[in-house]
Amino acid sequence: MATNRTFTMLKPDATGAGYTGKIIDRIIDAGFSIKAMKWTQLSLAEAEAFYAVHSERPFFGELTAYMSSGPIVAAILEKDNAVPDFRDLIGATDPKDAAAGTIRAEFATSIAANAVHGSDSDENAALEGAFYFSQRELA
Ligand code: IDP
Ligand code: MG
Repeated sequence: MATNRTFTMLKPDATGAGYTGKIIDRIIDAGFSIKAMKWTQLSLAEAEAFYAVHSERPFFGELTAYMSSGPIVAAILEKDNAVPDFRDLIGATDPKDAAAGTIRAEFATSIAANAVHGSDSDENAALEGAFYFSQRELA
């Protein structure tokens, strides 16, 4: 069954460049409401656990080193059709391919440092949200 929640992380390139507020504004302007949010940092082991689904991909080492290199902002977002609508808002994985007006087109610097994560399914949104937030932390 479709849900109305998705999960996002603002990645270390975005937090490090001072884009946190601008990106959160974009997310709220697009109609998402924030149900939980935290500024935190992943250890390498935590990044490897979060991205375990990608462990066989050639970029796994680069991705997990990068994602544990600086602060991230994790959040659970709510909106009708949240997962696909948020993927539309952030744009393609590689910012060179991201449509004009998307968050990655505006703020990302490379295919690895692509500013923001967005869940790819309702199931993964629930799993990824639970990685960061307890039930008590959910609005
Ligand atoms: P997505 O974030 O658009 O869903 P995925 O294919 O799930 O893209 O990849 C997860 C993350 O891994 C990407 O957001 C990006 O940070 C990183 N990544 C994907 N492909 C590459 C690559 O070819 N080189 C380096 N990093 C990559
Ligand atoms: Mg993905």
